Amino acid sequence: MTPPRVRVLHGPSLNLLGRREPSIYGTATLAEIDRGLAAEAAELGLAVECFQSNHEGVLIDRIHEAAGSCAGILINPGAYAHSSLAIADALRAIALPAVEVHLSNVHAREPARHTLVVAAACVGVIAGFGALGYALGLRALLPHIQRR
Ligand code: DHK
Repeated sequence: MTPPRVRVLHGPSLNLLGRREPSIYGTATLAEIDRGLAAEAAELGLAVECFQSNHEGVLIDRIHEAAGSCAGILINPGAYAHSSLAIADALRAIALPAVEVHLSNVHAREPARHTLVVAAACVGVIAGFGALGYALGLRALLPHIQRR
């Protein structure tokens, strides 16, 4: 049996992880995070397909595509988390369980980062645990996938 697929979406500037404000976002690169997720997924009986884009429309296209082939979404929308009703609507439209991840504790940062627009379309949010948050997010998604 093929394992259920989880689409992992990384938003703007997450391609620069490792050298982007490491005191806030840590030193792990995106490639390292994606490798860790693939290993975690294998342990959980899942498979991940990881994409990064700096463009809202591309992220939305990837969400729409997931409807036919995936069982869940793990998303760090980057700064779109705080503003993108369009990404939230896309997640609602496909009706797959989604978990939002933030490397930093957005609630302890500037007030503009306390508003989470995309999170309202997700089953939950993990924030503040650095790269570990992605593995935690995948684990949190699992029962929602199994329930379907
Ligand atoms: C990533 C970003 O790019 C920011 O715009 C968010 C989030 C926080 C993170 O912590 O992973 O505000």
